[in-house]
Amino acid sequence: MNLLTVLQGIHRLQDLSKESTEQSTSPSDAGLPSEAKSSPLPVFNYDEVTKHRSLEDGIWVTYKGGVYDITEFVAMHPGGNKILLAAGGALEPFWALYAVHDQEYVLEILSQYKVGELSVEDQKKQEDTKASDPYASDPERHPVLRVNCKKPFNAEPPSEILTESYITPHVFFFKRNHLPVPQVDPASYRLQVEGLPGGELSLSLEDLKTQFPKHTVTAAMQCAGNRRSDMNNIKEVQGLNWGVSAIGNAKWGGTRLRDVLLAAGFGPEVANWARHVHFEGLDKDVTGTAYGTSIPISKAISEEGDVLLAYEMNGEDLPPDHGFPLRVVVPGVVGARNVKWLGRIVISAEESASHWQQHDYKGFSPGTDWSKVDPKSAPAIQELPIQSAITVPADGAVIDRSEETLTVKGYAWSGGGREVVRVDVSLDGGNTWQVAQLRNGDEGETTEPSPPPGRAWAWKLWELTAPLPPQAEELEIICKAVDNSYNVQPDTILPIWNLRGLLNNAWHRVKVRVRED
Ligand SMILES: Nc1nc2c(c(=O)[nH]1)N[C@H]1C(S)=C(S)[C@@H](COP(=O)(O)O)O[C@H]1N2
Ligand SMILES: [Mo]
Repeated sequence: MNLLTVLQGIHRLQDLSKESTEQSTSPSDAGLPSEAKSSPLPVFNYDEVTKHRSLEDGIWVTYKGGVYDITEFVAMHPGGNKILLAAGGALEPFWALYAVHDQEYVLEILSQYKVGELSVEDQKKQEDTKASDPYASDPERHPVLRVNCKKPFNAEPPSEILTESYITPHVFFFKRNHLPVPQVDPASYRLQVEGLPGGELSLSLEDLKTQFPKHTVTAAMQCAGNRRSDMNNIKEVQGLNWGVSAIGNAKWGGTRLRDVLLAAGFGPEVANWARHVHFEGLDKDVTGTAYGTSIPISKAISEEGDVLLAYEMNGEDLPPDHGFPLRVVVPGVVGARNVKWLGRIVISAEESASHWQQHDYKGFSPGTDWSKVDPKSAPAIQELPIQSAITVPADGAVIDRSEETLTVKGYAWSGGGREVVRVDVSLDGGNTWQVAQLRNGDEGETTEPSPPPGRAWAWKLWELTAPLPPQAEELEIICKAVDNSYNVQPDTILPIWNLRGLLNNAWHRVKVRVRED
C-alpha cells in the first residue's frame, strides 16, 4: 500500500462527500457511514492536527474540512510510509498529484477513520494574531515542506515528491523569501514602469490582462543556493541549507515584458543607452528597502527571451508566496532575478544598485575567503549552469536484494535556454554508466512539443531502471547531465566550492544499502 493507493481512495471520497453534502444539513455528515451521522464529531484546531505526525502520536490528516486518524491504516500497511509526508496536514495537494488515478476500495477503508472536523476558523485560515509580527499575515504552508527558515519563510519539498509530476504544484514549489510576504490588494495594485521617454507608465492588473496578449511559458526556476547542503558538508558555507529541491517547474501565464516595454516607449534611441532592467518588489525590510535586482536589457527585450510579467502559475492566480499579484519570470536565469510582488520596473544604463545584485548572488574562487572577498570582482549570476539531481532513491535508502532491479529518478535542467540532451547514471560510483530516459511531460501523457532551439526553459525528468549490481552491499548512485552546448557537470564539489555555497552543480551522488534476504 503506498501513497498513491491511499490517494486513489481519497479521490473517490471527495466525489462521495460532494454528493452527500448536497443532501445533508450538516457538513460533518460528508462521506460518513450512516451510523456515525447521528453523533456529531468533535471539532479540532489545525494546531491539534499538526501534533499528530508519527505512529507514536498518531497520524492525522485533514481532507475537505474533515479530520482523519489514519494511524492504524498506516501501521497495517507497510510501505504506506509515503503517506507520512502528509501527516499533520492537508491531503488535497497530494491528491491533486495523483488525481488521474482511480480506485475504490481504499475509500471504504479511509472513511472509517474520520475522527472530527476542522474548526471553522482554521478552515478559513488564521487572521493576524500578533499584529506586531511582520510575518503574522504570511500564508499557510503545507507541513510536508522542509523548512530551512521560518521567518522569512524558506522551504523545499522532499525530493521524492518533487519529481512525481512534471509541473510542480504550487504547494510543493520551493519558497524562497527574504522578507515577509506583502499583502497586495489586486484592485488598487499598480505596476510602475520608469526610465522611458514617455514618462512614467502606471498599469493596473486589469490593464496588464486586457491591453496585452496573454503568453504562457513552461519554465523551471532554481535558486542559486540549490544543493548548498552538499557544499556545506565539504566545507562550511554561509546560507540556507537547501537540499536538491530548491527548484521547480511551472506553467507561467502573463504579459510579455517586451510588450510592456515597447508600449512604454522603448525604441532605437533607448536601445542606444539602456543596458539593464531593474525590478523592485513590494516586500520591504524595516528600513523600507525593497527586494530588487536587474537583468540585461537584451534578455528583457528579445522576442526569444520569453521574459514574463506573470499573473498566473499553473493556470491559477499567482499564490501569495510566489508573488501575487505579479512577478517577473526570467526563463533560464537564476531564481533571484525572478522578482515577486513586482512594484516597479526601471530601464537604466546601470545594473540595480541593490544588495542582491551587487553583494550577493555572485560566484567566487574556492580560494576566496571572507577576508579576501571583493563583490565587485565578480559578475552577478544570471544564466545558470547545467544541473541534475537524483530524487529517488533517497540518500541512505535500503533496498532489498530480492527487488532485482532498481529505479532511479531525477530532474535535469540547464540555464540560458540550453536543452538537456542526455543524463548519465552510474550505480557503481562512476565506473560504469547508463543513459537515462528523458521526458518532458507526465508519465503516460502526451509530452510537450520540443522547445525551439535556445528556448528550452523547462526541466526534464529522467528515469533509469536497471538490474541491481550483483554482490554490492552499498551502491553509490551518481547522475550527471549534458546540455546541447555539451556543457557537463563537474565531478566533485571541492573545485567549485565558494564561501556562499552557490552554484553547486557537481555530479549528484546518493548512497543506498542493499539488504540480503
Ligand atoms: N520580491 C522578492 N522577489 C524574490 C525574492 C524575494 O525575497 N522577494 N526571492 C528571490 C529568490 S532568491 C528566488 S530563488 C525566487 C524564489 O521564487 P519562489 O519563492 O517562487 O520559488 O524568488 C526571487 N524573487
Ligand atoms: Mo534564490
